[in-house]
Parts: sequence; C-alpha cells; structure tokens
Amino acid sequence: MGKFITFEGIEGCGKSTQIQLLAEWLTSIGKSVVLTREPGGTELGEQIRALLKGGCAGEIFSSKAELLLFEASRAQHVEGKILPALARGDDVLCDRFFDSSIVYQGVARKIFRADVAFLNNFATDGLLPDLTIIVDITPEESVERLLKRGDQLDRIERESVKFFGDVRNGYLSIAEGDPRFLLVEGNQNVSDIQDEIRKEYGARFM
Ligand code: Z5A
Repeated sequence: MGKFITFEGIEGCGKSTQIQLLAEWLTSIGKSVVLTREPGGTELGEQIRALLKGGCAGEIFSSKAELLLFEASRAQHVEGKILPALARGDDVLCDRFFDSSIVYQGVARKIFRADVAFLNNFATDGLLPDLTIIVDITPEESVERLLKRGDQLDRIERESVKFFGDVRNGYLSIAEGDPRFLLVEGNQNVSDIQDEIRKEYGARFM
C-alpha cells in the first residue's frame, strides 16, 4: 500500500505550493505519486467543486447542504481514485481531506461535531491519512496573500477574518497531541517549509 498524505490549513497558507514540491521530490526518488484535491479529484468531484466555489445566484447555501456536497465529492474521490491508487502502491498526496470538514463545517459553521464525524466516516469508509500536514498562518497573513494574488475572491474566500480565525483555531486544536499531524509554521520561506516536510516523510516512511 502507498502512503496517504493530506495537506490542510487556512486559505493561502501555501499548501498547494508545498504539495507540488513534495510530489516533485517523491517522483525524483522513484516513487509513483498521485496528486489530488478536495473538493474535486474526480469528474463528479470537480463539478461539485465548481458548485461549491461559485454558489447559486441569489440563494445562500444551507450549512448542511454545503457539508453534504463536500461529503458527496469525498465519497466519489475515496472510492474512485484514492483507494485504487493506494492499492497500486502509489503515494496519494491530497490537498484537503476530511479535516477540512471538521474545522470549516464543524468548528466555523458550527454544525454538530458528531454529525460531521459521522458523515466523514460514511464518505471515507473510515480511511485515515498516514500523515496530515497543517501549514499554519494567521488569518491576517491569509488575507494579505489573497489580496496580493489579486484573483477575484470565491464564495468561501469572502468569509470574514473571524471565520478564518475560527478555522485556524480548529486546526490547532485537532492537531494537539495527535501524532497523525505535522504542524508547520507557514510564515517561513518556501524551501524551509519543504525541508521540514521531506524530513518528516523520511523519518516516518523511509
Ligand atoms: N472546504 C470546506 O469548507 N470543507 C471541506 O471539507 C473542504 C474544503 C474539502 C477550497 O478552496 C475551499 O473549500 C476552502 C475550504 C473549503 N475554502 N477556503 N477558504 P481551494 O481549494 O480553492 O483553496 P484552498 O485550498 O483554501 O487554498 P489555495 O487558494 O489553493 O491556497 P493554498 O494552497 O493554501 O496556498 P498556495 O496556493 O500554495 O499559496 C497561496 C499564495 O501564497 C500564493 O500566491 C503563493 O505564491 C504564496 N505563498 C506560498 N507559500 C508562501 C510562503 N511560504 N511565503 C509567502 N508566500 C507564500
């Protein structure tokens, strides 16, 4: 079985940059790697992603409907892409997974945590990452990076700094004392963060 590694953090924390660099390194040392993301990762998942990010004109998403869409994308992703890749022996690197639902929908949107946990388990059939890397930055840094990037903000990115503060605290709290997580300071330069991540991969899996 390959290793299943997920990346988490608030918007703009640098996950996508780091996951790409890790994939390049693993490939260069001869590993087969599948790089994927949530929501998305499959045809159906990418269509759900577009809906989640774009929203529906004139209609505010109910928090429960939003959670169920994330879980629908996840169920398809686990069954159709992640489990087959792990069974082939590929390492799967996934930009966000069920921890995002715990903190965005459970902590920040205040859906009952046990309901989120039940749906996560239902969608994944209990699949747990071997390692989850949280890249930690402050909400203020996040906003600064989004503004610097200059893209139009999507439906979720338009949430307040308070919302992203809740998300960040949610991550810090789930990571505490759980060896599945590696918490890295995202305010360092890109290569220092990557060094830390590669070192952790080496220590755990090589
Ligand atoms: N969501 C949810 O609510 N529930 C769920 O269950 C799931 C997701 C699965 C997905 O958005 C949204 O769905 C997300 C959570 C929610 N919404 N929010 N907010 P997404 O996939 O489009 O976006 P994202 O995952 O949140 O982040 P991102 O925009 O892709 O950014 P990133 O991956 O964290 O960072 P990046 O693209 O690598 O870097 C961002 C910028 O910072 C970029 O300009 C970089 O050049 C710069 N950067 C990167 N590293 C550094 C360092 N070290 N220093 C300085 N600048 C840096």
